[in-house]
Amino acid sequence: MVAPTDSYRHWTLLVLWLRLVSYICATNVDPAVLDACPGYNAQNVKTEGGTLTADLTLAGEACNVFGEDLTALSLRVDYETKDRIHLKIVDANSSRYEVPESVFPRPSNQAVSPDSASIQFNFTTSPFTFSIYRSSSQEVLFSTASHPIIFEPQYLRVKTNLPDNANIYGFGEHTNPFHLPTDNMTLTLWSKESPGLPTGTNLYGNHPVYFEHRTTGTHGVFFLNSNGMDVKLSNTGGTSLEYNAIGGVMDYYFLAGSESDPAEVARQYAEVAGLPAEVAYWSFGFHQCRFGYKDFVNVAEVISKYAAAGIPLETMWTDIDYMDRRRIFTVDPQFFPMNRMRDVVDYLHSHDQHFILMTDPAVAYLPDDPGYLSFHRGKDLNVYLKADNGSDFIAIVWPGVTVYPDWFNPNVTEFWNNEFREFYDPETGLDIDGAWIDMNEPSNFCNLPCDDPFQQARDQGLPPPRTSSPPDPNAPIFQNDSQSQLARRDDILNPPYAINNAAGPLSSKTSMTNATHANGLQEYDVHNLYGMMMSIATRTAMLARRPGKRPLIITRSTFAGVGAHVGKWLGDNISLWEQYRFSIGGMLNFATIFQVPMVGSDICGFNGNTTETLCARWATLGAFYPFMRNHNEIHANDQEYYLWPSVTQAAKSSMDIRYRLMDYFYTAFHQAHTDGTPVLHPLWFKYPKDANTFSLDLQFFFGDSILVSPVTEENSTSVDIYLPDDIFYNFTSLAPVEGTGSNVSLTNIDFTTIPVHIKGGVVLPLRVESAMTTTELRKKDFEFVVATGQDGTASGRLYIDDGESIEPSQMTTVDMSFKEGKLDIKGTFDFPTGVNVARVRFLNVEKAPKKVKVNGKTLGHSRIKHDATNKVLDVTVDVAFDKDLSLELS
Ligand code: MIG
Repeated sequence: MVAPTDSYRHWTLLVLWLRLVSYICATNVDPAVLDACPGYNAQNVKTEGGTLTADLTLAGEACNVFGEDLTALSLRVDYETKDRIHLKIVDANSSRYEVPESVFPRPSNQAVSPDSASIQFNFTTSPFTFSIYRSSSQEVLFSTASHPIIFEPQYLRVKTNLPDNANIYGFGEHTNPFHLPTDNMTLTLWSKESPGLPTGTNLYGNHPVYFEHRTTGTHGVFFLNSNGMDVKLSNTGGTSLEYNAIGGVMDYYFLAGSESDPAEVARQYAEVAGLPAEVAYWSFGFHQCRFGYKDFVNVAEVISKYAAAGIPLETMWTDIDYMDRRRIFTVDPQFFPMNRMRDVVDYLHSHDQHFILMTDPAVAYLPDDPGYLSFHRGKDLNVYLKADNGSDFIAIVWPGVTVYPDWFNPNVTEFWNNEFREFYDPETGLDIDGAWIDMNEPSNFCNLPCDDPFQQARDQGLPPPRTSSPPDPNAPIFQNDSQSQLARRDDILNPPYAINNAAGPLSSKTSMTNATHANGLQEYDVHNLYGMMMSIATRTAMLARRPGKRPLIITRSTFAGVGAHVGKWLGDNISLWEQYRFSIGGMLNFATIFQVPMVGSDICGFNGNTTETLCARWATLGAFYPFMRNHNEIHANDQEYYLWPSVTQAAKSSMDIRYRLMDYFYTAFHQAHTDGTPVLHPLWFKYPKDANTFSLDLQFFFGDSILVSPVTEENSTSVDIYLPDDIFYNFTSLAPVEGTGSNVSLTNIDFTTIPVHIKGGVVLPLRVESAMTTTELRKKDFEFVVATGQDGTASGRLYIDDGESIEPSQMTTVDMSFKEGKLDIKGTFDFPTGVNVARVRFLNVEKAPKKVKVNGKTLGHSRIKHDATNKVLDVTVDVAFDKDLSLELS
């Protein structure tokens, strides 16, 4: 017997299946068909200074692959800086959707002369093709030759030739090797909830940017477009890269990068995407989280157990468990009563620890329940995203039937600020120190066609029963985005070109693409911005609560430029060795390419049960994630570090290194905030001529000079690592290790340790010892480690401020440099550190010097120790760290 609802389901399935087939066909259109399109002819070309404009007219019979070819386009090219060319092609006859300025402010155009530019734009007129080449070497970096551009209402194609097997990095969010395979690779950008982080599919965030590296230089290309897209890399008929976008305009920024320093292209991308927001010093401490803490007692217990185990716990987190029936801005009156949760938070704060809670975007839809004030306040302000028919768009998330805040709504700042102010009120609510925002793809549990969400929510048993300069904090956001006139679009539910969305149709498991925002924009265009906009709104709300203090906000869904507002965790990984390995590439994508330096993956793994050895190794690797958080899924076994002796030890010993390096990393983060220099570097960033490094994504630099080389295989205590031709130092013994540009086998690596090397050429600032909290850590003395490079010199930098102000009034900035036996530590000491320089260690010193002078005065012999085995000279200094200091060896 088949019940009517079942046959209906079967019918629906059949329809979906047929659609799927047509998707697959659409996606796999023969490249020859596209290359046979007529392209455009350029006419009326005008140049004036660094600006070129032209009219583009269809060059032959329309090919109409996924809609009618537009007949007339406008081209504009600007040499915006000496290292950046902006190229834009739009419909000449009507305006189309473009990423709103309020979400992605455009960089300013300095209008330079092409003569002074390090890259050049070149073109042919019939058909119109263009290329970008390096001025100095004439090397072509991007070229559309023989691949006509295609511009249809819902399909845009730009395709460039690349060098064979080009070294391409970026295009997120994905779980693929960091060094992207160029053979038959499709990278799809469409925000999607992605449990298990499958490889080869679209994930939560969208970053249409790549860096290409050659031994002759590194450059970057950013496609400013928020529509769904497939980026295809192929080796067929020569290596190529093809953009297939289903809306928006062709808006490209070409970044010259540099011929010698790969970090330069990262800094140039930061000029476009925005400099990353600084986070508070405490944010780099250890975070403990899980989905499934039962009640406030359980939360308190975990805090106590960390203390008892002597493992530093900086911040305790609580997931959606705290909510009353999973409604945001509520606490469960029985399991997480407000007064007891306030006790927990007070306790944390009185111990210099911090507290963070989950806030989802979706608001429980409860028109008939006057008790759920958040819903009604949003309703009164009319801030919810609207369905096609103008009513509130209904979705299903944790609390059951829900509505989504519309971040384009002019009232949404008032709504979100107010909810944050009330619920997170330090006097009456939960005094959070940071915010965690999730499900902001936005995620929707309703299966298409979602025509009875109420029934589906019941069927799913929801909610489940228990078991640069800051803006004005009150500034309204997203008010000025005028409604784009939406050009001809036949089908925004199932566009003719179907991107390779792993969820199937575009609207599957998210908002419908025909849902509309207050300013008239449709989800079709702005879907990929939802998480970005929630991030901006949440930052605004957090700043309104604590003006002037850097908030820590961690989001799941992202868009290009999100790092200027928040940090990111890599989402729902699995407790598997493979995923432990993938986390490094995932993190490098965000920290190195996308300008989102505050990034980390769930340590010990989220879904599934971890093992003792995996958790131990992961604790040591996680100590070098910028954002270090242990997090777990509700059905998985507990995995707090203190549960196993080996994991406890692994966490302690690796955190000991991290905490002593905290000021070094804080300085790197400050640098990132100042000029976009990444806080993590793949090996090729430091050895750009060494082709052996190009595909390495299991080792990385934490800051400029700390090489992290984890053991990567299950049950193994050894690892083959690559050491470039350079001098390194073992972080533990400080003994020099000569790199020769080859693999080195490290053996007997205990499960509680991780191989860490110092790259020669640096003066590292370290705290002499670690501490249980970052507040305590900041009271520890400094030491400097002088690790000379192949040329015998070393240098470094240290930045210190109050650790939390957006615009600190006092800053200490110190430059350390070592040359010809003399270490100079010079700077401005406006921020009082209140601590001493306890000692200086000089590495790779064969023999003890006869004399050591500190600020010109010879030190007594008792203050000088030399370890001949490891070649370390240890000088006890003990002077206040509040003025310049010099040490001379003779
Ligand atoms: O549907 O809040 O990625 O970190 O623990 C799952 C519960 C919802 C997904 C997040 C995960 C979090 C979980 N959330």
